[in-house]
Amino acid sequence: MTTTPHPAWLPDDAFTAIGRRRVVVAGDGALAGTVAEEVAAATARFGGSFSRLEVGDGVADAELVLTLTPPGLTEPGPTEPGADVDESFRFTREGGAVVVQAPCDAGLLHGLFHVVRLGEAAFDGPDADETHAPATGLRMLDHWDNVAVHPVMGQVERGYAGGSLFYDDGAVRADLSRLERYARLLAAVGINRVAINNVNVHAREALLLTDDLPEVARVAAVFRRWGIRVHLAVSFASPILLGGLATSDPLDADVAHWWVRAAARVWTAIPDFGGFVVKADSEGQPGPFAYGRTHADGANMLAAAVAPYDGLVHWRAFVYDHRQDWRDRSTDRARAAYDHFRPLDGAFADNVVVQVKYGPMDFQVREPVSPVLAAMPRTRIALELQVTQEYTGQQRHAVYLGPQWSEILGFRFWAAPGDAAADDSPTVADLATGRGKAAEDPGTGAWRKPAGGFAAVSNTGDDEFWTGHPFAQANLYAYGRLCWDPGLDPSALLDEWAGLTFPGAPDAVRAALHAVLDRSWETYEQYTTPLGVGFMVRPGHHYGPDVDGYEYTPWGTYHFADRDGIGVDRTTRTGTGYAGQYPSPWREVYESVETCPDELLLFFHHVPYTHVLHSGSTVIQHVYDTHFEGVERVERMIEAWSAVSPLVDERLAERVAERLAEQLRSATEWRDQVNTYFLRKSGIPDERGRTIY
Ligand code: GCW
Repeated sequence: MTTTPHPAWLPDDAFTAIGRRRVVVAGDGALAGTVAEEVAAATARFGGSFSRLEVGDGVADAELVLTLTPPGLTEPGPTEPGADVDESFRFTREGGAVVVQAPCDAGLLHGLFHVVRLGEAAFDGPDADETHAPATGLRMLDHWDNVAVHPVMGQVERGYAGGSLFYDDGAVRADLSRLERYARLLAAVGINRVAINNVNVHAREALLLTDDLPEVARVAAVFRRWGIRVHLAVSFASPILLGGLATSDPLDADVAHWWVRAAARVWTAIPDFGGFVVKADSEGQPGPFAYGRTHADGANMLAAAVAPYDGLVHWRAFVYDHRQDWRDRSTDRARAAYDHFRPLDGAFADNVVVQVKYGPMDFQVREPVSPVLAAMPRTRIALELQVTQEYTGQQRHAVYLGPQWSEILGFRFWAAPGDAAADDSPTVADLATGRGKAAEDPGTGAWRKPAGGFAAVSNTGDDEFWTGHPFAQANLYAYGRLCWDPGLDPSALLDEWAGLTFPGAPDAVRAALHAVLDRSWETYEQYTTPLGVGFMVRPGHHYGPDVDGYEYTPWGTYHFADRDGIGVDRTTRTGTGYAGQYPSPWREVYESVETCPDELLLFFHHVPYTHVLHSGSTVIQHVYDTHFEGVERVERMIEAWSAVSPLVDERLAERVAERLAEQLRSATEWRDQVNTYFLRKSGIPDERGRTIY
């Protein structure tokens, strides 16, 4: 960590519009202090003026006022349990003067960054009066950071951006100055909770909960200045590992008592601590199954320990058999989360959030939306996304995930594809935020628990650009903004990000960023895994093609390609029955090979290579065409970027050029391996006679 980190979306110039004005900050509270420091620095840099006043003091000639709401004017609005801060703010503009008014200092901070994002546009334009509030109070980022370097997974599990921002050499970093910059970046996009260690909790990391508490408290103090609460991933076996007990059975009184005391110590050290994240009975992590208990037993025992402090338990639904026999066609990993969790609906305590990966498998470039999100109306559900690009190019490939997330957030379980009249049926975003119609379950009419919000795996590290690929910053940016408002347009978010990150850059730069990133998710899908089939990656590190890499392994991730066809039959009629986990109309849509959308065909059906898609192409020709087109698109991405790269910072340009070259190499390798594999399997040549090996 020697080089100065890149400013990302908060370069000094992003504060020009604020910095050259007469600005007043009024109100108490730690975050009002942070706002005042930001404004003082900006006005000192750009020649404006700054005063700190009491709420309600005369501010006649100010051009920007950031103030807490005068007492008696408004009451803080209702929020979910465990998300107890009103983060809303009101933005008014009258004759070019702007007032940001917030009931709590957290809203003041979000209001400040709103003005930063708008820049001069905040002060231009007609008079305005708008209220802004986040869609949910639970906007979390999970770090899979290990304290000690893990022999296989390294410092950051699935991290593609260097070392950890939190830990170095087996301990919390002594110098937290970079973490401070990081917290500021996260606050600016609206993240308000971070889990600071890997959900695979190894022996060294387990100690964060006990011996390392003073160190965790140092980290929490850094984030507190930015309105962000800290959570820890904990091992379900902590009572054994740390407490010397013989069991971690959730129904054992000593175990429950151990957790009560552990929680008391944590909240004594960190009064605004957020809660625990738990990966239990998953990929070798300990859990309640060892004692014949359910996940509700396990989660509720922890929930009781943290309830006195308004703490949360984020309990992950990523539970499946990773030691399955590939010969066994009756076990389907896609079914696992639903089969484990659906029967427990209604059994979880109010402060348990069940955290569900967006798809039933594992963060693939294309999966159907997990049916668990629709299946537990009496449970708080959080949607889990993956910002780190484990299966989407590992930050060596430019892949903007905003469009993928937007598609997931907008998915409607109870509406037929393309049914415009169903606009008021809840989206996944509604289910995760508890807004609108989602308060009632359309299937049963039952009352829904308060929402569980959003969580995602972070893509950051101590890399100079934070994210390895400088363009991967756009993913973190978009994730935060979509948590605040899931309806935002991903392409507009790219503009926002580009405007802040490349201030003053010619329009050509922005156009090139769009040319590279707008359709990059689809491009990645084209040159990697077709039609929803997934997992054709090299086992272990998950980078690069290996069509049969997982085919005969215990991980439950198969494509079943033979000489005649490919795909997994997940229908209820002849397959694993997974399609039946969806409510109507999607269970019927997916069940039928006629109506199943092309992009998920091989996820739900085993079909011959000659099967004709809705697009008119056969499956095999689609494989060839998309793989050739995907590589051509990467070539065009490189052309678009090369034309403008001399216009941006040299180091950044160099880094992007190096990554794009690797993307082209890798995409070509994908194309050639996948096309060759399927030509050899099927014996059907490419209609257009292109080179396949
Ligand atoms: O995507 C998979 C990763 C594992 C990860 C696991 C999980 C932290 O390959 O590295 O473990 O998911 O989400 O728990």
